[in-house]
Amino acid sequence: ATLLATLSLASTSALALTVGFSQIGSESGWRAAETTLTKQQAEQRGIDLKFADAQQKQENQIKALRSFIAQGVDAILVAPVVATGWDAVLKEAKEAEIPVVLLDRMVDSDKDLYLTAVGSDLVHEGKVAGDWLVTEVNGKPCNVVELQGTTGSSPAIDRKNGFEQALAGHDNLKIIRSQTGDFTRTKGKEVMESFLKAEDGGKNICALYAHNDDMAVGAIQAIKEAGLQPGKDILVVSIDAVPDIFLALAAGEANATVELTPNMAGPAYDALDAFFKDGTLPPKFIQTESKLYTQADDPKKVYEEKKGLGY
Ligand code: GYE
Repeated sequence: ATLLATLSLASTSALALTVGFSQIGSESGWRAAETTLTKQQAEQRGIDLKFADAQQKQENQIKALRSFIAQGVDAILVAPVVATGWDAVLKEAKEAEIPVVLLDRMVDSDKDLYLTAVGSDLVHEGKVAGDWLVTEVNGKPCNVVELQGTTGSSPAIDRKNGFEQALAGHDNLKIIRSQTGDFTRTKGKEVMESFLKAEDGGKNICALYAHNDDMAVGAIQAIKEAGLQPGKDILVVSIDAVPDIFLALAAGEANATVELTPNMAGPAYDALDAFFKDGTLPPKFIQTESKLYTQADDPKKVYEEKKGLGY
């Protein structure tokens, strides 16, 4: 629908927006929760949500965006699997006067090619994780292995940078191995198994930094199968704060996680409402909170609170 037509519609009736959502897939518990909450809130707000699952492939996301444009949706939500390669399709959306909102990951394209982006400060998350480890090892030598997120995604790039910023100047901490586990439990376990084999059965590893909890949960399994105690022989710090990491924290098998809210859709829908109601332009970045949780934060209680929230 053209912007003007929608604006005139909006002035006469409640906003009945049609929104296309290109979701990456369901590689992690966090991603599944984001999908649940995006659908639930569309329902509650009377938004007609067209959902497309890209199965982790950028070309499927680009196809979905082109289909939404052809359908003439009022707005597009997209969680961009990687940061590059979006200019052409975002230009097509702009020409069609369809505002695009990015969820939880960023793109390298010009900011004028999207209305706003809702997400956390991904560099800060990595720094919070690194700062926790620096404090925890307290000057002792510590070889770290790193499970990176999806190659080329903004969280993988930024969470690595933030963690390295935290370790700068602390030569007792060294990242000895770093590889992508693609944000999944399966791959996280596989890659951790290879790290353990390569590092004397894990005797040479003091800590694991995983870019998300799902890879950490897979790695915890691998550490146990190697006869070591995760959370003690190998410290475990990760990001997302999904329910299952709180079970690991409660069992002493993980040590810290940095929370990422799966509710990116709420701020996105609010921005779209204001935009269609009276043309209000949101800031280009709507930042969500990042909070550190450790074993000291009553993980059992947090698990009970979180497990119903769409995960
Ligand atoms: O941390 C992970 C998901 O894009 C920041 O994607 C998000 C990440 C999140 O696979 O669980």
